[in-house]
Amino acid sequence: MGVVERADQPQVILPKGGNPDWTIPQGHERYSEAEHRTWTTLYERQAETLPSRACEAFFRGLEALDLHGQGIPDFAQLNEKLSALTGWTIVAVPGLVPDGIFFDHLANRRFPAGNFIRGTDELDYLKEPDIFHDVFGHVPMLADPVFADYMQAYGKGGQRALSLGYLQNLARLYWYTVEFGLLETPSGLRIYGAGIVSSRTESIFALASPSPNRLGFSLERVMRTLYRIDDFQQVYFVIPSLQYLLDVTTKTDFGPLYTKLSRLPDIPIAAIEPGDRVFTLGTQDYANSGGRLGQEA
Ligand code: HBI
Ligand code: FE
Repeated sequence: MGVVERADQPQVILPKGGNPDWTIPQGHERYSEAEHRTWTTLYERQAETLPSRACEAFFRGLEALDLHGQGIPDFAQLNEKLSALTGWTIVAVPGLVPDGIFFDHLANRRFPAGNFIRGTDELDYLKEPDIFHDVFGHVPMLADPVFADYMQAYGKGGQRALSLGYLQNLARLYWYTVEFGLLETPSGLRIYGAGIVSSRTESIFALASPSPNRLGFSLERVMRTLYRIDDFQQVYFVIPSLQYLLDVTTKTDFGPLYTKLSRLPDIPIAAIEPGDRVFTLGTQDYANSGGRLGQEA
């Protein structure tokens, strides 16, 4: 089976009359009772699952933003709090937006969030980011000043990667940090990646399963590593601190790094490379037995 990366995915089409930056009104008044209940269900499940799993910065953000379990948040209210904390705002979009548009938002401290919520038939698995993933998963970390700067730096880097033709490499950095990153703390590994914190099943799997590799983060290593968007990750990368992530991103000159990467092969998902710091050498049993689909068989 070929590996599908997000950079290969089709993106949604700009709705008629949509803004050139792809933003749309959130339409908070249009959510149904059932949609608000879906948020509350997802929220309550994560409120139960995340203690001792998610990192402190995530909980601080959740608290500071008063992101609650009483239905889908109104972006206007959320933005008052968020912009006062770190200067970030949330803008509503219809789904995945083109890369250049996405990076332009991030570079200007705007986070594009899908305004729709998943159906009750797909509470646990999603291919397209919905409002629960985007807001519950991403926004608490944007209330952290260091992570807030990292996301903006990523957006600026994305614009450059796009113009140089190295988007695939930079997209892997986003995937293995913003979406699926783990953090080393004195009390053990903690989750900061939005793809994990917004998923009950993956927040358990990412820390506890013997299947995936857990490896020390290295910028070059991560940018060479393939990823999958269709199931639990087969490798997670562990950063020593959010500050480290920001520093390595802002102090590296990505131009020469891309040139170097262009001469090196991609690294398969489950590989261990010389120089890897191995937190967990995974069995890969989950992936080898067919993953999500194999579990049901
Ligand atoms: N659009 N809404 C949205 N959310 C994303 O995370 C996103 C996107 N468009 C492109 C994109 N991500 C990728 O370029 C990044 O994952 C690198
Ligand atoms: Fe995301």
